Amino acid sequence: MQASSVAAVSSLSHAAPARRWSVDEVLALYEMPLMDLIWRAQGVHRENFDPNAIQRSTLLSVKTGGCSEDCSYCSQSARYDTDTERERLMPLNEVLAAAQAAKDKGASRFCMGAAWKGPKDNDLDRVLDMVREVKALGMQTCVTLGMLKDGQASKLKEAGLDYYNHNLDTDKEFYGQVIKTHTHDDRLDTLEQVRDAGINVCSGGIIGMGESRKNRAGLLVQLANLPKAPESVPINNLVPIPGTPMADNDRLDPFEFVRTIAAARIMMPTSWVRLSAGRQQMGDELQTLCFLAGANSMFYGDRLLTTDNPDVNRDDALFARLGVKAV
Ligand code: SAM
Ligand code: DTB
Ligand code: SF4
Repeated sequence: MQASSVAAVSSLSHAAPARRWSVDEVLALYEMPLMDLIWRAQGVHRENFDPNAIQRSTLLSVKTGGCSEDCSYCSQSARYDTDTERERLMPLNEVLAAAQAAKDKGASRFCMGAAWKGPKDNDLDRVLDMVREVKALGMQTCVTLGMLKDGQASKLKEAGLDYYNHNLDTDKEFYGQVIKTHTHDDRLDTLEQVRDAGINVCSGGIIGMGESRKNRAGLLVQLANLPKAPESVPINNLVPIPGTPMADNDRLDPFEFVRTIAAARIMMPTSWVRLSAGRQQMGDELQTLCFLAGANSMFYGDRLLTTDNPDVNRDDALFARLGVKAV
């Protein structure tokens, strides 16, 4: 059975109201011996998904840099002096060429990202064309455009958008230390609009920003306790960007990253948990441990938005060595 149909069947069998998690319960997961935690997460994973199938999404930055927001991790904020060059909204033909190339290499979803606080209506119209045309290539579509105003989510839905990515990034308590130009509640508002428009929600966060384990647990609780958990949960490991306030952050203990993946899998059993930014800095063994802990999705393609991702040949070789198939 295809993983997507396994997920579809299992979401029916999870029709009962989702349980609510407390931060203490999640901290107890984090404190388990690693082997026990991975074993439990892998069990949950196998009940809900094909354990040897990984979904692949390719990213494209369709509008780069010059963002008004002050997210301390981001290469694209206009407030920091980074190496990222500003680029205006990309022409449709270039987007389509990139989407076709991603499809030819075996990605099932194409995610278009824009460095905006949120889209202006005339910019949104151009993104709607991108969504329609990428969808017509036979790919799933995803966009991440920042915060949405009333009515914008339904326009995206009408254009055929499958997923909207909007990360909570960290828990409510730590949020103000990372971002001051908008609030955690602003992020929740956009997630609600996306959900109400009937678009699949993609929402996760970044770890390795100097947050505590309690903050990490809090982020997962806030995601899992949404009225409906996100269908897709990207877990990003901070890529430190020179020029940003987080340029010199210490690298998170890799096992803490694995624990976060495992906890996400246990808490959101039918969601696709995506191993996201930071794969370039991970060895094949650490990535494999993340898959064993329940990650079943990844960004595939040589670039993320402004930073490098493992090249596709390395990923293809890893899939072959692991006997994993792409979905
Ligand atoms: N501007 C939109 C927004 O903020 O929602 C969309 C683009 S933004 C770059 C998308 C996500 O990329 C952020 O929410 C964050 O989770 C992730 N991200 C950005 N820079 C990162 C970095 N240096 N390391 C890890 N993740 C990062
Ligand atoms: C997500 O959670 N991670 C992706 C995607 N959603 C948009 C972005 C990662 C960006 C990493 C830093 C960069 O390349 O600029
Ligand atoms: Fe702008 Fe998004 Fe980067 Fe924040 S994360 S600075 S909103 S592009």
